[in-house]
Amino acid sequence: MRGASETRRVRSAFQPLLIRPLEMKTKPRIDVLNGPNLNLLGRRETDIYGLCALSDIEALCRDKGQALGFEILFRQSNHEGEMVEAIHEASDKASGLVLNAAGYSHSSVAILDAVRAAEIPVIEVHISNIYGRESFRRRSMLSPAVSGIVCGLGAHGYALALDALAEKLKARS
Ligand code: CA2
Repeated sequence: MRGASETRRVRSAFQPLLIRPLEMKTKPRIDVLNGPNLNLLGRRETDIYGLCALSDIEALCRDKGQALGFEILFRQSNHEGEMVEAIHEASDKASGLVLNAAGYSHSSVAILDAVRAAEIPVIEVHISNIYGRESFRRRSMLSPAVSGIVCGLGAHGYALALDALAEKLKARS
């Protein structure tokens, strides 16, 4: 018969084996947030934004996320306040954010403030090359506050942004 203290010793010696497999299952969450009018992708202005629909970009992000071991939360909103709230949520619950704020990139102090307050790396993505377009698109309000920028590489830019986050998170751990 084992005494109570011996049973406790045996149990605590085996505890790490019981806990570790559960810890390994949790994937880091990466949020991918898309701004106004990106729901129209693939239907109009295909000469600028290409033929990919937003659902194709979502599938691309999910595939890339799976390969990198991320859980992907993919969102689109046409509303500035909703985007601010989604950035707050990402800062609380995710390990990184891929952000295409679309037209708000060039105008929104509120989204800039939310990105500044975020305690996670944020990669800004633009499908088109904003530096080769109208002068008002050549300046992003958000760029000074983000960790990195990908632009002009079409939908592939989202995959590159996820790669960049994977490298950043690896370097942190
Ligand atoms: O190149 C990008 O990803 C942009 O963020 C896209 C924004 C634009 O305002 C930025 O300057 C650059 C526009 C997204 C609107 O997408 C549409 C797609 C099809 C039809 C109309 C708009």
